[in-house]
Amino acid sequence: MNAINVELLQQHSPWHEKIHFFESIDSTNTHALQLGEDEAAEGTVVIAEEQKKGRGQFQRPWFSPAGTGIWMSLLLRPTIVPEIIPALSHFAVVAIYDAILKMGMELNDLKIKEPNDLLIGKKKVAGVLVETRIGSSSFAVVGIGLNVLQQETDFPPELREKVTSLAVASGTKNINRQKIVSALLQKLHERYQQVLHDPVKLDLAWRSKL
Ligand code: BT5
Repeated sequence: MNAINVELLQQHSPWHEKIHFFESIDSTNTHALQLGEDEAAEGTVVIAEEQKKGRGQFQRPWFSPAGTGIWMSLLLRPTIVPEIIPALSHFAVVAIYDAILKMGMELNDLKIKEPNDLLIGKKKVAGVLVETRIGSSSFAVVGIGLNVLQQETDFPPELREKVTSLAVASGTKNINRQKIVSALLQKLHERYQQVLHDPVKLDLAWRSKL
């Protein structure tokens, strides 16, 4: 298991805000929502090695075992209007795609499945959960789950047919999660500029990867 070095990540993060790191947590999204309520700044990140109650949409459980994947949430404070909601999940899934390409991995058939899944072939490798709060202090939390080091037998039997990890899909066990998180923070930052300033370009990028 290669642990995530949060100090190093913090030094190079283009978001220039605090990265909250946990060995184990219920859900990084739940924690980031609380940070949002507590007025934490845009660009605040929460990362955990393990989630005990990781969740997807409609409270579906998200399997997040220790030291194998990237379980991370990013706090954003755009002006929250209905039109921005799809862009907030699109930019994240495109950024995951970009980060995987940046790692130079040999993967056949990496594609986005509408609205928020990343698949390799027919199997899901990553998902995005966006949660928003509107009120005196509006914000969005963008949660990212990416399977990296799991082997097939590490997944619960009921998931095995429909999920994969970067390790299984690329046939290599030697994948550096630190580098992926670093690339992901970079790509999230770049693609978020498109959410704010060039949504048409973002939409084209998202569509081209479906
Ligand atoms: C998603 O939901 O795909 C969004 C998942 C977001 C997870 C991240 S992890 C960091 C942050 N903190 C959280 O608590 N959540 C976010 P959805 O489209 O609803 O897909 C959920 C479904 O994916 C489940 O019902 C399972 O079928 C499947 N699934 C569960 N764990 C999985 C995994 N590790 N990899 C692939 N598929 C999984």
